[in-house]
Amino acid sequence: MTMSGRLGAVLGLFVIAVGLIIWVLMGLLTPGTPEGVVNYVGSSAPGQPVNLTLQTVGTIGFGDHPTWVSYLARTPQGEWVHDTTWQLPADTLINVTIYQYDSGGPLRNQEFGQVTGTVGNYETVNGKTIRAFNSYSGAGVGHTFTVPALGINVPLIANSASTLCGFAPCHVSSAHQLIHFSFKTPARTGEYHWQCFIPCGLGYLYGNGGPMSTQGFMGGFLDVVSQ
Ligand SMILES: [Cu+2]
Repeated sequence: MTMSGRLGAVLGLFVIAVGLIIWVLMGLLTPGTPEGVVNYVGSSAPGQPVNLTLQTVGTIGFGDHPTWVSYLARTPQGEWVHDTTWQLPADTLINVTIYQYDSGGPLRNQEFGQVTGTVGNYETVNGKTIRAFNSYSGAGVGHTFTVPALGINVPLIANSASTLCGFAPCHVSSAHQLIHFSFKTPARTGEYHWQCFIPCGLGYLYGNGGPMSTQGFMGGFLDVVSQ
């Protein structure tokens, strides 16, 4: 092999090695990819309210991380899926129902006990209107549904039952808090990040790792599109 040939081979190997290192680093730095997108566009007539039905569970019970806490969504076809990116029509009223099966505790930041950004700035929990929740009362708060860019925050009041549903999807026959609220999607289309703001990733540094930092568990996107 000539000198320039050898140099070329060494350079080529070097470029491949650097490429591999970057690829591995990117893989480590990028959070898990969402398993899918649930499409709610077209589930109601244009301009009509859209129903978004969710559940929060203490242990999902299946998949790569069966012990993690998670949100699940019900598709317009009625199937529970482990997807936290939801495609919603812009400028539309979204009627949210959350079956909250998980336990909880006092909030570290009491600000997340306030309901903001929903229609009327309230939620109902088992039919009772709540505008702000004292998380030192009852069993505290399990999770929040928070969309920072839209100013939405809803504390999901904890389930105080001694026996919790273990494996998702949980059935309404298990003890739960029934939560309702509505919000309006913005007219401006785009990806709006939502997440739970309670460090509920048990066993991870300050509770903020694992399910808190992996798409598909305690966070996702509202994929707001024109109808
Ligand atoms: Cu959470």
